Amino acid sequence: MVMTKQKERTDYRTVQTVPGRVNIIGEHTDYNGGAVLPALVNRSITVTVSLNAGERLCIHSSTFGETKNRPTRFSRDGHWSDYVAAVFAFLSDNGLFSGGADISLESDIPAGTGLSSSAALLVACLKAARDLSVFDVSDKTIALWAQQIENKFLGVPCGIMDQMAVALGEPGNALFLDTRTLQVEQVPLPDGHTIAVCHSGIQRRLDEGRYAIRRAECEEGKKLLGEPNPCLMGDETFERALALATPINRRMRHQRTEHIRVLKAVDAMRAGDVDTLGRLMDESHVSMRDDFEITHPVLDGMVLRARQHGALGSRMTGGGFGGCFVSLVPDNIFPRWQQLMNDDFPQITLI
Ligand code: GAF
Repeated sequence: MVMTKQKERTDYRTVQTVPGRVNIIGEHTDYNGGAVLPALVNRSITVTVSLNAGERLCIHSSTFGETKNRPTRFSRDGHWSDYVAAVFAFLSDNGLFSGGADISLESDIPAGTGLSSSAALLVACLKAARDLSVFDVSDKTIALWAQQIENKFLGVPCGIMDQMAVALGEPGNALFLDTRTLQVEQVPLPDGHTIAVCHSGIQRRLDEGRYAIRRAECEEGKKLLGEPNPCLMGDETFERALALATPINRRMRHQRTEHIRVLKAVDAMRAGDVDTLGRLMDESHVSMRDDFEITHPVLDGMVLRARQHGALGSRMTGGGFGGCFVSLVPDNIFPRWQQLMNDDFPQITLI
């Protein structure tokens, strides 16, 4: 990494706004070399950073109504400010930051709902630090750094989808990301349809263990099969995968089928074929429910009802075990659909 010198003016201030993301399809494939198809949501986090003359970080959040003073030397204390502190620790470990900073943040991305508020916060802080310094790295590098920080400093074993989505996503497009090569393509979202994102009201956290268990099960499957990219496995390896003991066989089946669904979904979006896109979203939900076992019975019911009320497809989105679902709804029925969903499930929040 290039050693660099940050700007010296303590009156210099930068503001960065980074949205959250919803994943349209491609769940838990981003740490196995598979494809994913996230898009930005209309909620974001704004971070304002200025350098100060001291040696500490003063981190304020109007959203949480709290201010924390922390040393730049990092120790994880389970507080929301860990995310900000981890960014500055990472930068200072790499010779890219020294001294102190005042950081304030506000966010309307609900935390713990699977919309990548953490990735948005990390990417916003990194982009702000880039602006205050003379290191000039690409948004892709910012995404990779954000993932490293989440893995190493915050102990969350996440893949690369969220950071890439919020760092490189564009409004009106989905981001088709190959997580093996990090190649990206912007794919326009379907005209005349709403990508409706609803929070089920069921909170979840990626660091509470079940996400890590799925990752570990995939590692076991990869080892047993001698296949580093289970999303890309050929027919012969797939046959062997299906013969593995349960639940590893089902975890592996989800990997290959979900990856293929993403590729088909991208083709369907390019062709404006919303019916196929919807069907693939439905199939993805079934695979997450039965093979990867990351859904939640209440959420399964919501997804089913979303379709019965006219969505072309519907699925849980994100790391799983709660959080949000995403539905593809024709614009002309959207108000009625929303009303019916709210009548059935008053606890749902439309994002
Ligand atoms: C979470 C993780 F952070 C992502 O990397 C991804 O694995 C996702 O769950 C599941 O697709 O958002």
